[in-house]
Amino acid sequence: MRFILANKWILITGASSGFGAAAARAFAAEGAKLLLGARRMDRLEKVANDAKSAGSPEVHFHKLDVSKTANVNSFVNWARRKMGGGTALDVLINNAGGALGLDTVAQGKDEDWETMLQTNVLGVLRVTRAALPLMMNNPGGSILNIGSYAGHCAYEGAAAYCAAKAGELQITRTLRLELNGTGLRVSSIDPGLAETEFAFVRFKGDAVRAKKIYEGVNPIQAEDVADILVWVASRPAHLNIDEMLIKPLDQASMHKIFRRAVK
Ligand code: NDP
Ligand code: 8X3
Repeated sequence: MRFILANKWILITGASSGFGAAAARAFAAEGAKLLLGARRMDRLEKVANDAKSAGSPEVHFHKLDVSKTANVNSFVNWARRKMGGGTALDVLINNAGGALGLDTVAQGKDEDWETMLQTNVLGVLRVTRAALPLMMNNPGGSILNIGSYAGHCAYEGAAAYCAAKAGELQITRTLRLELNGTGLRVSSIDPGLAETEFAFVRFKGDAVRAKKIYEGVNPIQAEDVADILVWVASRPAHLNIDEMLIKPLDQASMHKIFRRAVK
């Protein structure tokens, strides 16, 4: 039987844009209650309003920086209070992250490497450690970690990002072993080229360069990933979707992307 998401509590990191914001709307449409975190409060507020309109009975949002342990812990304490002091968290979506720069290792910048590892790797560990006590008595619950095709396949200029997402995949696999027998499910959802703010952030606000990444391609949309997250979390409780690699049809491999002529 489908795992029913209505009135379940869902915590989403990086909910202010892209996959996280779309996931908030998609879980809201299932009638789930939402706890949303990210650094940009104005954006979170808008996502929260959209989620309420989409049908969520309860939506809360709070500032979260996954690169800081103290901030993560206080965010999760806030989440516990919003759930009435209980431990009813059913779905944790570790989505906050991204890439910075496209420099070769020879040209790489410490601050970019450090941010990528802080958010995509240590952020997942920190948030999961803090949230697990809220999930342990909720069989059928899910931890959904957003990985990437980059965790499976290297490409030039992405050493730290590929390493970070390969790290996320191994964290997911480790958690599945550690949580075996608890009833909790653990998945890595690994998209390829997707049109969000990802490239704009990677290229540090260079919108022209960011747009070129998607030129002539039909990329994944944030809503596609959100649909898949809902599908994975709502599988019958005895099933675990371990890993899902999702690519646009146009992206046959990291280095073979079909691009239509742009007029
Ligand atoms: P976006 O840039 O649109 O979203 C990234 C989200 O992460 C934002 O909500 C941002 O919020 C949040 N975030 C970043 N750093 C932190 C932080 N330190 N603390 C809390 N939140 C943070 O990109 P996507 O939606 O595409 O990215 C979501 C995830 O998907 C990332 O992990 C990314 O690596 C991954 N991914 C993306 C792909 C793509 O091609 N788009 C493909 C495969 C995976 P704020 O800035 O407000 O804090
Ligand atoms: C983002 C996907 O292929 O641009 O995680 O690295 S890719």
